Amino acid sequence: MIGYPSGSHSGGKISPMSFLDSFVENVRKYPDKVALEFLDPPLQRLTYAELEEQVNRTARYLQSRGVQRGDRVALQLSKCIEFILLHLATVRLGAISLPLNLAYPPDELKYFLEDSAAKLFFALETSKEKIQPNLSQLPELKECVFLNPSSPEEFDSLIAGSQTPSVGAPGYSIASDFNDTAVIIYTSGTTGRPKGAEITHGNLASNLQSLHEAWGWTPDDVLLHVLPIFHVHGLFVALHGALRAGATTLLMREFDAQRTLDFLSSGRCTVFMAVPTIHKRLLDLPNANQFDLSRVRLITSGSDRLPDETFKGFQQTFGYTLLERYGMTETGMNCSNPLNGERRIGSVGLPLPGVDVRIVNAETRAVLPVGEIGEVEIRGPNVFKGYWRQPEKTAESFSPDGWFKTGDLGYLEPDGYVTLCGRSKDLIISGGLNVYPPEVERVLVEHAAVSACAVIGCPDAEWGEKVTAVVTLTEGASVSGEELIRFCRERLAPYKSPKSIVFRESLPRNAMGKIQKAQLRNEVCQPGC
Ligand code: MLC
Repeated sequence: MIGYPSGSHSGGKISPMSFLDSFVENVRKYPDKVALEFLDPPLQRLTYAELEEQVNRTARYLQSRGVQRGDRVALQLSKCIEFILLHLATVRLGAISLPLNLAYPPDELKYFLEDSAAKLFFALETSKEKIQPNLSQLPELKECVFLNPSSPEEFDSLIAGSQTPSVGAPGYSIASDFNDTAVIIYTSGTTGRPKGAEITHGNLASNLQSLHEAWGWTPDDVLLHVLPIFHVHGLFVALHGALRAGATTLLMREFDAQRTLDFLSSGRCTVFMAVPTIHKRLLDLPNANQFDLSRVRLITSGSDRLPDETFKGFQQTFGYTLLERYGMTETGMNCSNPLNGERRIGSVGLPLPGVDVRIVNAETRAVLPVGEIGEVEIRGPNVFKGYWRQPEKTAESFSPDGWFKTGDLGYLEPDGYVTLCGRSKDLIISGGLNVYPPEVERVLVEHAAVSACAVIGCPDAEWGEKVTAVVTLTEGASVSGEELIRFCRERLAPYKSPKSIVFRESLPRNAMGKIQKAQLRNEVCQPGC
């Protein structure tokens, strides 16, 4: 199979060490080393030993609230130590961590809690008024705890009563099977409502091992972490990656371009990971070329296609060739350009150790030869277990011989590099976040003035793609674009809400009545933007 030289679990046969076991090993090896350091208030710094103790204490607290193996513990928190402790403790208990984007408004949140049948829910004190009315309608939710990350002592006292056993003590960790679900992350689909992707302990472990090998993680690494931690990129690839390596993570609570460049040029950071929108914002700073990033050994880009201008801009401005990689929630990371070797512009690189990639004809599902464009399919220990309580949707997303259908279009180059060139699914990626048009369309047609609509992604210099709604109005109705955007923002996360509304007399449809989105994109999107 094409890919990196075989790793220690090539073919997925030899199991790597579980993520938690590798973390505990690092606690033993580097107890006094800084594991996490928050760069903005409240300033917090935890060594590996301290983090371990706090995770244990949090696990005891969760046990005292009745959390058992397999229970879902939902987290809708800002980027804070409480989030990390609750996430790691949940996984340690063999329960299932359910990170939720803070941008989800109450209606969306209610759906996630209901669908996952979460038992415990941790949210921000500041969201209490907004979300509490919905919570009483969730019979399976036993408790909701509101936290205030700006006062860390409140969480300390919440978990204080819980005893802390030392490493290796009985009851210290509940052994989980590699096939047990560790985390559920919701992803939207082309049809229906978002689905919970079940990511197992085995998925986490194998993907971390692949990335550890491919990116040469070492305990001496210092990661600058600016991404949100409720998605695969910030949580698994960045945070877990550093903990797996015994490295130090410096966490910025919210991305700030100027401060990011200050830290990257400080000489302290060795690794940085971001999405193209973030890389572009760094390049757009007027003083960008005054920063020396030569001490940063690895800068990766993922979650969205890296525009050639950003790739080249990074080379010109910082003298650094970005390493683009390719992944998704259901599979973790699939491909990466090499650490040593050619980082090819426009390509997502080679399949990672243990990951198999093939290209098939999207209609016939026949495997295609090198150079031909088709749908990318993935197989390996990184591929998720399935969608939570959705066996049919799970079955539909795999080929009969067990490969995951990504919905991405691409081709293999003769030397094994994978190049992506579009999507067969109707997906928009905005600033590294996935937006599925049907979710937005469903909301828009609820507005009395809207008779029909089509949501498309228009190329955009800042966001990669800009969510754009093309709308026809009910006869005699009138409504402004601003009103429709406001209507969406009350019901959807801001990043999913259209940034622009285009009114039309009618929408182009084919003989079957299906809206011709490709035609709309040509007509509506501004060329060259
Ligand atoms: C914020 N906004 C967005 C947006 N992020 N709109 C569209 N797309 C987005 N991604 C909204 C805000 O709510 C705000 O609206 C307005 O746009 C401008 O906000 P901002 O302050 O400029 O944005 P900011 O908060 O700085 O966020 C931009 C960003 C952020 C790029 C830093 O979007 C981000 O962290 N993206 C990374 C997402 C990520 O981690 N994806 C990984 C998924 S995992 P208003 O009107 O309220 O002001 C995955 C798998 C893999 O895909 O392979 O990695």
